[in-house]
Amino acid sequence: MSRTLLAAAAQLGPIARDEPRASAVARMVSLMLEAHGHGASFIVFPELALTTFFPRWHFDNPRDVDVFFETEMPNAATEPLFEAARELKMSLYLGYAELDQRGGETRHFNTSILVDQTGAIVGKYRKIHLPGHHNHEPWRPFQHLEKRYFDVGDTGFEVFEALGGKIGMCLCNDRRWPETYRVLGLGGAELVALGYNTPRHYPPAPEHDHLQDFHNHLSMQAGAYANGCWVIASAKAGVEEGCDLIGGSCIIAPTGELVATAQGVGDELVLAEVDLDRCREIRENIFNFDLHRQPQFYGPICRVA
Ligand code: CDT
Repeated sequence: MSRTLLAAAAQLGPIARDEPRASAVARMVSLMLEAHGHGASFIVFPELALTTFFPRWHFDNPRDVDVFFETEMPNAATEPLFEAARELKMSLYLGYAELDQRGGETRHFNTSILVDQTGAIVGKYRKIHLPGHHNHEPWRPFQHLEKRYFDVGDTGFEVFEALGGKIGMCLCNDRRWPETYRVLGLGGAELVALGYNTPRHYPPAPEHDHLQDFHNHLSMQAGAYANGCWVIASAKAGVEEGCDLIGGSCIIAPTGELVATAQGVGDELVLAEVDLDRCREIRENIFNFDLHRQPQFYGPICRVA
C-alpha cells in the first residue's frame, strides 16, 4: 500500500501583538482550504502560531504573560482549526503556548500537538531546548525570554502513529540539536514536523546574522539525512513588531535534499509529495542503526552532569 501523501508547510507572516487569535486562526483555516485544494492531507503550522512571538518582551507581571497562553485545547478560538481538520479530512501540527494547571500546579509550556483527520489530538510535545535567557537584558534590541516564560518540556521526544507512519515533533531551537532527531530516529520517526520563530538578528553573536538561513537549513537537512526521515518545517516569518523573523519554511527528504522551500516571508504554502517508504533508502543503508551504530562509545553525549 502506498504511503505517499501530499504535505504542506504553512508558513505564517507576522502576527501583531494586538491581532486576535480569531484572525490568526482564520488565516490558518484559509491555508488549510488552499492546501486541501491541492490535495494535501497534512499541514504543519509554526511554533506559537496563535499569537505574536511574545518572549521578545519582558513582562514583570505574570498576568501580562498568561494572556498569550491557552488553558485548554481545543478552545473557542481554535475550534475552527479542528472543524476544518474534520471537514477536509486533514491532519495538522500546531504550535501554541500551553498553561497547564492540572494537579494544583501551574506550568507553562511551549507546546505542539498533532491532530488527526477526525479532529482528535493524537500527540503532544512540549519544547525541551528552550533558548534565550531568564532575566531582562536591556542592552538587547529585543528580548528572548523563553527560559523565563516556559518550563522545560516533560514529554520527551515521543513518536506517534499517524498518517500511516511514525511521526515525531519538535519546536524551533530543538531543530538545531542532533540529539532531537537521533532520539526521534531511534523511536522510528519517519517524519519530523516542527515550527519555528527565528529572529535574523542574534544579539550575542551578530556576526552570524548573515548565516541564519544557512544554519536553519543546515541543521534540518543534517537531521533528516543522518536519521533517514522527512522534515517538514514551518516558520513564522517577516517583520513582526519590529523584529525580522527568517522564512525558509521547507520540506526535506530523507536524503537531506530540500524538495520545496518558501519563496517569501508572508502566509505561504510549501507543498511536496512525501513518500514515507523513502526513509528506507537511508535507514537500510548508510544509516542502518542496527548494523552500524556503536553506542558503546556514545556515553558522554547522554551523561547528566
Ligand atoms: N523560538 C526559538 O527557539 N528561536 C531560536 C532563536 C535563537 S536563540 C535566541 C532558534 O533557535 O531559532
